[in-house]
Amino acid sequence: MTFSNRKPPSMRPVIPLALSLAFLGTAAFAQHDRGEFIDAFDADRDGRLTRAEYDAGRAARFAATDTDRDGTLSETEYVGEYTARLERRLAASSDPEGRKTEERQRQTRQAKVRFGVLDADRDKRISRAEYDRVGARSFDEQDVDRDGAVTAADRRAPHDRG
Ligand SMILES: [Ca+2]
Ligand SMILES: [Ca+2]
Ligand SMILES: [Ca+2]
Repeated sequence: MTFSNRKPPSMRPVIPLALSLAFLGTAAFAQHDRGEFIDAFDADRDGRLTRAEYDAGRAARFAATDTDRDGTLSETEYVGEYTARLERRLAASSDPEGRKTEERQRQTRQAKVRFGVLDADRDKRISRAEYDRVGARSFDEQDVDRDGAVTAADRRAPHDRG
């Protein structure tokens, strides 16, 4: 780790690690992120992400990300899949180019941090087991009312109430 290129705090160059971890654990998911979480894998588009839809969608994403078909995800594969989705989103955005460039850099850094967290045994590969472990934890944390599906009814996490 190097701090030689540290930028002024006002530029917020690096998302604090704890916050990046929260993206994985999803404890700090904002409401619009929950919508994205549902939309990403809600195959029948009924606004209700079942565990079966989630597992099928994640399995498909893992397979699509594993471009060399070795059964694991390298950092290049993982970050590449993410940035391809990011580029589609940026292409559809009306934000100015400068903003998009910042977003691209920030999100790419975060994707690399997520790769490091997903790669629990630090062998530079995300195994299917590592991928599924984090996926299951994310789903459980989103499914606030524990009925086996993530919906808008799960919107309010317990700590948001009252
Ligand atoms: Ca559904
Ligand atoms: Ca691979
Ligand atoms: Ca690993």
